[in-house]
Amino acid sequence: MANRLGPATLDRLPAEVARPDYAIEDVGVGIVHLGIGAFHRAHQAMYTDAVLADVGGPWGICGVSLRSAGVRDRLVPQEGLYTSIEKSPAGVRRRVVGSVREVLFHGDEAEAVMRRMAAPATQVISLTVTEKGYCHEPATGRLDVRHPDIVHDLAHPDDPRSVVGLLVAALAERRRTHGAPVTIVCCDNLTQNGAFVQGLVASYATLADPELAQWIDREVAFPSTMVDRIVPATTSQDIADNDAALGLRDEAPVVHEPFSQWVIEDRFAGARPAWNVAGALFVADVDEYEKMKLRLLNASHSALAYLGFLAGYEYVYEVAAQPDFIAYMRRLMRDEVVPTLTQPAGIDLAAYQESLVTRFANPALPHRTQQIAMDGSQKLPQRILGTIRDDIAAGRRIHFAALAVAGWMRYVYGEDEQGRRIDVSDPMAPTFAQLAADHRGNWAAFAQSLLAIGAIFDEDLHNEPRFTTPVTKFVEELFMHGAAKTVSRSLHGDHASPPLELPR
Ligand code: CS2
Repeated sequence: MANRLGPATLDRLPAEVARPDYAIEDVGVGIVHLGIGAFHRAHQAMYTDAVLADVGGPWGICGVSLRSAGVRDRLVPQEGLYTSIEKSPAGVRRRVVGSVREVLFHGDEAEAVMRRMAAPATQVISLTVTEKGYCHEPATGRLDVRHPDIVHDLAHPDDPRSVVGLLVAALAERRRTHGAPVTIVCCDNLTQNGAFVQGLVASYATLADPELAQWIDREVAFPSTMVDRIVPATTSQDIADNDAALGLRDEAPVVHEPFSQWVIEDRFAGARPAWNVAGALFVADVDEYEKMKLRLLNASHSALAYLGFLAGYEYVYEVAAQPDFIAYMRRLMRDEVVPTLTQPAGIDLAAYQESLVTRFANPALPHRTQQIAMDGSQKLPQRILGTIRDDIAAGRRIHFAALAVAGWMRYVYGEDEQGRRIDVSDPMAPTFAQLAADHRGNWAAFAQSLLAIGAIFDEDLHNEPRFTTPVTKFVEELFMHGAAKTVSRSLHGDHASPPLELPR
């Protein structure tokens, strides 16, 4: 199509739009990325674009979609090119990214995906498949061997549906055909995400083929990473505005904030792209960075998303404009999260917390509370429950974090404060709907029934009154008074719970 963004139309872009200044057609594929959604295109693919521009190397990306053909169908006609749209109060900056050299949809190109994953030239396999993409049990991080996709893949290892099954099939093929090592780089928001994926792969491989499991243990590296950039879903208005600015049609732009951070454990099985040229940090230990990010940014994000949605706000920046909600976020971070963290090298935790407030308040980047509210069953453990466990173990009181969990419970009840249905998007949504129906009108019982879901809360928390008592109380309060009032009262203390002095 004459007006479509692509290598042939790059020279028609307006001067202010940055573009690849390297020969994209010469770039070989060295990275296979599973889950080529907006986040990957606005984050890792941009770091890789900088590597290709600054130092070169065989680091083109083959992006793979696992669930739908949409991204492949939009990117292939553009030969992988798309616009990164950075938005902030300072304005809009556009850049065409060239690092995605191939896009495949696993649903109808499974053989091509396997060839790429097994190719000796592929040295890195990276992943952004979202929390629920790993078929694990959220409470423990262990492989859910009863998950239908895992059951299917163990019975049909050559026709995998799950990410873990696909990884293990590709590793088996590498071992069979050449045996070159490879590095698997998880870029999802999960605790110790490298060790986590390694554990899932090892469990599955041990069930499928114990010798393969030993080979994987020797030849495959699983560095952990901390990834950060706010990337709301692209809207049709974003696409229309971008087309007008480009003078070309781009069906796959991504919209993001200026801020970006990537901290990567420096543990690769072979060569690695010099992502540091674009500001990524290779470090010996990522854990403290990752914990900081999950417990401060993602926990606050989820808390404001649930409570803000309930209070009637569609976007995070609107919630972040409410003084009580921001005061609540600051107290949650300062009083209950920071005491569980160790300051990572080079980070000022106080400045970090304030930067989150500013980032959430970015009015140029509308981010729907509903988008962040998705998949809470998969997100709560690493975002909030770890904080709660640590606070309880140290004898600290749980108050603001309990309200965050209660906000999630009130949300998954599935009916908003005006009595309208909430579209709860979560693998456990049918369970939540059933519990809501069973306990209609008895909010404490509804809260108790959620707390009994072992896949989320585990026995230790379920049996811990220092957690369950304030959560239940806040759930009742949310139903009775609504989210805005409950947030405000949590700060101003006409009900603020006294420190609990139950035996440990
Ligand atoms: C958000 C994250 O959707 C969500 O759950 O909290 O996607 C968040 O925007 C990113 O982790 C920021 O790095």
